[in-house]
Amino acid sequence: PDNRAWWKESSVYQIYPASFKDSNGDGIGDIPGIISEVDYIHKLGADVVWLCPVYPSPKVDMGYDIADYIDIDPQYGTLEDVQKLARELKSRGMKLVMDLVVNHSSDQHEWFKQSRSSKSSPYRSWYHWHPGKVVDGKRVPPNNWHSYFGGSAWEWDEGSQEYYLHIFAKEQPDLNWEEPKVVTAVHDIMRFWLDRGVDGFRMDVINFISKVPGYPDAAITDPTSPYQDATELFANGPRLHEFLQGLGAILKKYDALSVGEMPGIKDPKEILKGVGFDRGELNMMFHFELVEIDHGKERKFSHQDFSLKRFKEITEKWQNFMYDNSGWNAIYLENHDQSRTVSRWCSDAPEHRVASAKMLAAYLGFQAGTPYIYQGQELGMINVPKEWGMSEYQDIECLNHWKEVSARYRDDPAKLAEYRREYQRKGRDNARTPMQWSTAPHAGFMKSDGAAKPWMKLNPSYEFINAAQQVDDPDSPFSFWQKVLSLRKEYIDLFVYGDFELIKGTLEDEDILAYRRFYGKEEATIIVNWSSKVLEKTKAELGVSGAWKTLASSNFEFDDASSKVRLLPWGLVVLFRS
Ligand code: TEU
Ligand code: CA
Repeated sequence: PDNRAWWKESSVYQIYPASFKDSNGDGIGDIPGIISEVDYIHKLGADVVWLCPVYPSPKVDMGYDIADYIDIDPQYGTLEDVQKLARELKSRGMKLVMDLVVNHSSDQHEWFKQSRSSKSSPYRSWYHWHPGKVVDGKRVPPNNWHSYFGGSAWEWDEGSQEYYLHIFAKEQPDLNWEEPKVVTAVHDIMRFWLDRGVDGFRMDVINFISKVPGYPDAAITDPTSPYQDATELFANGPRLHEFLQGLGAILKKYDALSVGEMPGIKDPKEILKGVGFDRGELNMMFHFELVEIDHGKERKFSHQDFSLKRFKEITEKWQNFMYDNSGWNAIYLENHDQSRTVSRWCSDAPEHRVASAKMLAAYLGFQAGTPYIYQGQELGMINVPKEWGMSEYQDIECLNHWKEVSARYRDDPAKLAEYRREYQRKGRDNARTPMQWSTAPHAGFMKSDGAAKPWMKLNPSYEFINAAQQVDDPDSPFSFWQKVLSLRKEYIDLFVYGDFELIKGTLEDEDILAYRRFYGKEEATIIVNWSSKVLEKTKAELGVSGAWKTLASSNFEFDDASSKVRLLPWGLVVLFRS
């Protein structure tokens, strides 16, 4: 009845290869570097490693622009290195998941080079080509779709005299899944890796692969721009589930893990079809509602206050919906596209940052779903310093945005300062600084004997946030995460397969988040103080009267005898009874 599966009982550690560990002193992390730290990940207690793209790529978007799907970028290593990594993980009972980026390729992929070579190329139909429209004697793109990385989603190709579609950068042309050869090619790529010991895939924007036919205009949501957000015209296209079932058939043969990254879908009923246990599509999905909670009117780089009440509602909605419909959640707060949550939603002040990191681990780690931990999250890494200038930022999303607004608001320094604050709060570069291993030069990320420097500037916080100091410190965020992951294993019925419910007496509270998990006679209550305040509550309000066993706690005073509990800043408690 539980539809049990290995990928439900696992937790996943995500690696951003360029920034994890450099083995050869060129300043760029690599696969041999990862192999040298497999024991670290094993010690944390993760079961699966998800490797962000390591394929040959011009890296306009840090590898999410792939020039060859069945090889490894020499910067990161070789095919042999990947197989060695898979073996090293396997020997510790762990698994390897790769990133599959097949909504688009790089414009340097052979397929696209062929496709753009002429209108009669056999590869022409592999991408979305269109002659455009003529308005007032002028040639314009076929529709008003914007690119997530700025400007129109259509780029004019001088050579072959047509536009091609790119939902992301112009160097990331969208593959045309209406061409059956594209679908076959993707299936071949999957088998290639599965046959080489890879255990599954994280699938980049996989819900974007089916576009509404005819490329209709998107509704105007930003009257100040000629280009509009068209997500609804491709986030859940007419052939999506048919395509996912094609992928699912292969995944099933290999008993592989699959997690779809699915932005832009707010209606769980629709998307549930993609992860329903018996539908033969994907195992689980990343939704975006939590990580977009602080996006403002102008999307990501405009301000919106964080609301814990809203955060709780979204959490509960996805927990219950998946539970009630045999779907499965991928639970995450951080990844290579999100900033560091300690800084973003809690407090990275010296007196609060450790408690904040543990509180976030307790919020996330005891929910139903498969938890994803992004490198450095287990240490409570924080955002880049507020003083950093624009020259330290490297991400195409942020830099393109800056180019656009610094022209548009040339005479409005206050507005520009506001955008700068938003980059420091939410920019993707916050997650991409090198991993902080120790207080050694370059934070132990790379050797220090050569002239090379890390490809991206280190966050100076490595002096006080680093793995070497945390691994053997029982009070560290690392040790707390270790505890969370081992409790998930110890109480597998309860924490993996149990039901979920927010505690009634706390629904309206903007400082406290509390939830119950229950399975048969077993029951756990997780309470966190999402604030820097000291709070006092009655046990009745929190639903924890009577005798409970404490499985984990921090900054929290619970005593069986009294009727009250004290929640110190960013405190947490995990209670159990049966
Ligand atoms: O991200 C998809 C995606 O929706 C991003 O545009 C995301 O919304 C953005 O980072 C939020 O500001 C995936 C990858 O994770 C990302 O790294 C890639 O840049 C993108 O696809 C294109 O492949
Ligand atoms: Ca290297």
